[in-house]
Amino acid sequence: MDEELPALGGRVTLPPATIEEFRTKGHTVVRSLCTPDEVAAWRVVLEEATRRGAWDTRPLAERDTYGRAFLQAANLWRLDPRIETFTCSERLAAVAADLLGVEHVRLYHDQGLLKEVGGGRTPWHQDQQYWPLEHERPVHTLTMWMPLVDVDSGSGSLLFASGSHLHGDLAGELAGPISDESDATFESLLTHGGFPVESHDPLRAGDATFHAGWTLHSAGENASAADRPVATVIWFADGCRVTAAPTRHQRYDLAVWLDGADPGGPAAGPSNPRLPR
Ligand SMILES: O=C(O)CCC(=O)C(=O)O
Repeated sequence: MDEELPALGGRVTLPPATIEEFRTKGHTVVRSLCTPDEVAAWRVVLEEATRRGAWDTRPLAERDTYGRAFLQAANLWRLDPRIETFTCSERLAAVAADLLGVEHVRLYHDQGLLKEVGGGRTPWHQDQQYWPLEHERPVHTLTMWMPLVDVDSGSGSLLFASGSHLHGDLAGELAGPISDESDATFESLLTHGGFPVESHDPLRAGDATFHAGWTLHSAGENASAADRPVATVIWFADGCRVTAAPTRHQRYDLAVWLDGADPGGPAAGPSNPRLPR
């Protein structure tokens, strides 16, 4: 491992209230999951890989709503092998497993999400709409969202619709891919008294929020004077199977993030290592 990059070892014991919040609301926060020194070292590597691997680097004005939300690059650990230490870290994976209440998680993929200065809102969406994963536990996927700089509502921190994860797919095909249309569908659901909207603002660099795969969430625009780099890691409960009849959107994820595993079969390929804890 690179001498200058800190290993993220050591266990974090979650207070019962944090686990309870995740289970009832579908989101929670773990403060100081990484120390300022750890984040400062990892930020350089994660941000560089995000910029290098970004899918859409046209000027902001030429991108669509989704493109204006952030520069996005995924599987950073494959772009820069040093990042495996971060993405597959035992400290992070153990928090994920404890929140899901399982012995082990597997990696789905990591992502760098850098909301540029002037970057737009991230529309309301449910991540699991894209993920062809099933398990007997209704909550079997989750995302860690760790800002690499201090953030608040003015720089694009996350908003969560509390309790939405308990209702599964809220809009089905009506929502479609993340867009102005999906945003409008979910906005109208929220306006009609759906779920309380909450955040964990402000967050320091190295704090991390965790949300379940079906938790409806969005982020504000970045009206601050600095870019908002974020590292995310998505995991699923060990033992998940691939959905037997994946939707059109899920077939993309199946090919790209699950090594084209067989529908109905185990989700356990080389891109999805079972992580130690
Ligand atoms: O960073 C953002 O603006 C959105 C992140 C998000 O939707 C996610 O990580 O699931």
